[in-house]
Amino acid sequence: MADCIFCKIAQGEIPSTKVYEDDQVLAFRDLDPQAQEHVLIIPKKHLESVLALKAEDRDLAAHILIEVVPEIARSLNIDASGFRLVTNTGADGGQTVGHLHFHLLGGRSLTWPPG
Ligand code: D5M
Repeated sequence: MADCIFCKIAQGEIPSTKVYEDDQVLAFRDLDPQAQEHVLIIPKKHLESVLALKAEDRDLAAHILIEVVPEIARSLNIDASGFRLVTNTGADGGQTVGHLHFHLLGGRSLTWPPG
């Protein structure tokens, strides 16, 4: 999508610090990290939010959860200590970038509930 910052990152038009990439998914470090490890995992395909996922995206969603998240957690060495995976959705969810992304946060003891 033309004006989407995460599409531009996925296409390499805006630089990012990559931690994972395959043909469907990119993960890069958040510009404003909220924990020692703070990575954004995005589908390269433009989807507005988790609500835009359709049945045709089933394999993509499963790939992110089953392969990508554990692989990144292991590569950051936070699989044993634990981490948080969250996708902010819409205004009340605090979503500021309209391209589906999963925050993976770890490297410190996170509190709950969020603000
Ligand atoms: O999270 C959007 C997140 O995206 C927020 O934590 C900042 C991050 N962000 C915004 N622009 C960039 C770039 N260019 N690189 C890396 N990270 C970025 P949300 O859940 O929508 O509030």
